[in-house]
Amino acid sequence: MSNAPAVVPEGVELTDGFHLLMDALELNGITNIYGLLGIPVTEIGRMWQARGNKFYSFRNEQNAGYAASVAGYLTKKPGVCVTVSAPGFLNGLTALANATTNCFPMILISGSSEREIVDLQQGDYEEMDQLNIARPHCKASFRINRPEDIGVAVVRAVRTALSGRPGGVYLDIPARLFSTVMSAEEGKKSLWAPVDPAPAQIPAPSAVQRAAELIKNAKKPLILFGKGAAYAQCDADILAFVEETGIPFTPMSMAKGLVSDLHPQCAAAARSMVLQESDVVVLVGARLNWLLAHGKGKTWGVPKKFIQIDIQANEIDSNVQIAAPLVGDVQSCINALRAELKGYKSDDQAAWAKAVAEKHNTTRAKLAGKLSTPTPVMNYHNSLGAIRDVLKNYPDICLVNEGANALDNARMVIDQYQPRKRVDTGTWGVMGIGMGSAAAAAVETGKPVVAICGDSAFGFSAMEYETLTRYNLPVTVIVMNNGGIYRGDEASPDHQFSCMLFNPNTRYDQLSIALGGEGVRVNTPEELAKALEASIKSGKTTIIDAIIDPAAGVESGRIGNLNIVSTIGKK
Ligand code: FYN
Ligand code: ADP
Ligand code: MG
Repeated sequence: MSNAPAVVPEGVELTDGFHLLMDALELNGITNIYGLLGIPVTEIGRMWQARGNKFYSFRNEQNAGYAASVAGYLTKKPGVCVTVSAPGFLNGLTALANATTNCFPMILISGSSEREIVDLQQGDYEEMDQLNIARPHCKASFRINRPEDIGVAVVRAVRTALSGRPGGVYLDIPARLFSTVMSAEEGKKSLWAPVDPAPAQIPAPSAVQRAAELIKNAKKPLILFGKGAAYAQCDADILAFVEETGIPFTPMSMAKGLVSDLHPQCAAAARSMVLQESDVVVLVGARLNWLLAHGKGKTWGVPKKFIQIDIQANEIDSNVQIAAPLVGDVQSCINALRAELKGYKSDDQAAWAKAVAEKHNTTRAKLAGKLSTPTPVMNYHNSLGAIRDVLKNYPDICLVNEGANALDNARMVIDQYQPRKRVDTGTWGVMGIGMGSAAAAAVETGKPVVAICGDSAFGFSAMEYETLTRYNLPVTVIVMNNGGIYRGDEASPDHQFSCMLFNPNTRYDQLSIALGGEGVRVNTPEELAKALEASIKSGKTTIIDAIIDPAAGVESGRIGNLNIVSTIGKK
């Protein structure tokens, strides 16, 4: 089959790869692109903007990719990231792999070297076999060689990113294709949009009956929501399922707010109790991975029967036996279960739900005391307590959260009231997702965003703060400045600075001003609350540099158990 461009007769109206790609993306409902331009893709940004679409230009492709993936998670349309070849592609690939791991729909489009040079390794400008390097890290990796194939490639990328378990797709475009011409009429015929790219996947009635029986016979059932349930955007059905069954629920971090943290059936503050004592656990879009101790060991206490709702069939039994698999999309599975359980309520379970609620409320009350206890230097509790008291008046603000202590304490302290209003380090625990996630949340929701970042985590993408100010995004970044990774009080060995410390004179508030934003340093919960309220009201991009006691944190936050320490030479 020839790759040579078709010969177009004189006088025929022409189109080219640039225009066909933009036409195809628009036909698929894409209006925002996140990226970083340069050879060979620079023109696409200018042409995309000339059409009245938005191109959000970042300082590094990694955060452009994080932004695209979070846009996909929040909108259920694939987020699109455009990068240059080789190093730009590689920077974007981290975000594509993270999107695939988190089940966020995203398409990474990178320019690439010409096949005839790459395949003979003849040393092209930014030569790299990007197609094959991407393949293991995403759902699919496609290369487009002819202009007439751009339409089908974009449709395949959109359908692959959205259908089944959402994830990342790579589209490789060798540079010359962008300027390759073909008949405009033929080009138009080569474009279409997919019909129903993320079709409902209905569970088998036998599977629904099996799961319903388990729930009916349970004494201590628990519902556990994961970000797959949040992504499904079937919030009313989820709430109805919770309230019709009366079963306590606990959310994974990005499922917080799917049902309000203030709901009487919320068991988030009784987590250890419900994981250990429950006898039937309904997993809804949540994997039994490391975040759930792989469904094994002391975290899970008494023997469990798991019901698992998941769109990915081979997720079932990934770690432990699943007694009642429900393979399908969350909405179809939840509603099928609701129909099967119609009118079901159990007195036994009511006693369990009451005990859980007591534990949850007692633990919350205990924590409340710590949140308002003053200390000479702010700690995580009283700083986050001040933030919580402000944010409870702004339930539709999207919270972005990264760090170790800044992450784990904020996850516990900051309540979420609405679905998809918390974006964090996700399944991989990635540092540096903050600025890209905040950009996407502000752009895609049009609402103010608050990003609570550890000072280490913020440092991974700090230059992207200029991206936020450039687009005047209403983002308040609260840097939890404890002067180091985990803590800021580690003793430095002779003649060198500790590998865990930062410059104690770092001024994140002044960095904000240098990058075009507003900046304020705060030392007390009262100052923090005042600065946060003012920033939200101003709508201006702001950094609040919150001084936290260097001794306040613990190594790796709540996952210190994952640390490896040498026993050699230890007394
Ligand atoms: C929860 N809890 C609360 C509340 N919410 N107490 C009071 N009030 C409220 N609102 C309690 C909860 O019952 C737990 O206590 C405890 O607080 C912690 O709750 P959490 O965070 O839900 O549970 P836990 O055990 O930390 O969950 C394990 C985990 C989590 C692995 C899912 O730690 C996690 O998501 N970690 C992500 C780590 C990460 O990715 N870090 C980034 C890289 S850091 P008990 O019930 O008493 O247990 C690099 O170093
Ligand atoms: P969490 O970390 O919050 O527990 P995970 O990312 O581990 O969530 O799990 C999300 C799960 O949800 C994945 O296994 C994915 O296949 C599944 N999923 C994503 N979207 C849907 C959907 N619409 N319906 C059913 N399952 C879904
Ligand atoms: Mg720190």
